[in-house]
Amino acid sequence: MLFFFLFSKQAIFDGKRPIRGGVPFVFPQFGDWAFGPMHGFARIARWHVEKMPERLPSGDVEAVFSLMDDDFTRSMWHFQFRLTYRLILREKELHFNIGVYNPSKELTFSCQLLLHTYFKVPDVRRCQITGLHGCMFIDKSRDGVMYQDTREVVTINECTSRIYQNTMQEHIITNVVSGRKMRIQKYNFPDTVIWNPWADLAKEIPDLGDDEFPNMVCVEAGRIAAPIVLLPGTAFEASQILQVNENGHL
Ligand code: TA6
Repeated sequence: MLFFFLFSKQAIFDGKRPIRGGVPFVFPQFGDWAFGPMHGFARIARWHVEKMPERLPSGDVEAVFSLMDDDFTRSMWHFQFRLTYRLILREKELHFNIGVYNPSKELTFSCQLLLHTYFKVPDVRRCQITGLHGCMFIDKSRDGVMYQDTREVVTINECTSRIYQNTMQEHIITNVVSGRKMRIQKYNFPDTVIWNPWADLAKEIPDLGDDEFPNMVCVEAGRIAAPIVLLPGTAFEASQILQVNENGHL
């Protein structure tokens, strides 16, 4: 499955900056943030390994990670929280199960959550994305205004950064690696962000090669438009399943 994610040739693995590629974990804020880094701190924080990758009797491989508030997170966001992140890898599937818990006895917090998945594709212009028909979106790459997408399938031929709201539970992306189809199934993730920086913006992103933008498309399941509100002692769960087909069919 890892073969289906883009990792930029210029990604920086210094433990300080987010890695350009894979599936960056956006929490507690999507986009610019007055109190901390863009897209929040979870993608640069040091997670705890709750369960090392282990092969289950079914043949699946499972790993569990967690992130709790500490001095680093509280320097930006003073809330107590606990994130659990369970990954299950099957031959042609990857499951992401996420839990957000508010252990506080008195404070309520609100947050956004998103999986900023970078899919590797031979040519983004040949990809079609389903599940966005009729959805309202905020066009971040233009004027930040809300529009409706009336296309049956979305294609990308220019710089695109759109926050689609109330999208279908399932998206299919065609023409990913080796012409295959990728199915995204999402639960409790009502929004979907579509991103490709295109040529000009790619040149301004230091950890993305100038020639890499045609080989990526970010299709990002999340909860953005209506943030998650967690009362003391309550939890929120969401998940995403990625499934790749063998020969063009799903
Ligand atoms: O999720 C889409 C987006 O918000 C784009 O607008 C673009 O800014 C992108 O994320 C990448 O953000 P990053 O901080 O990883 O460079």
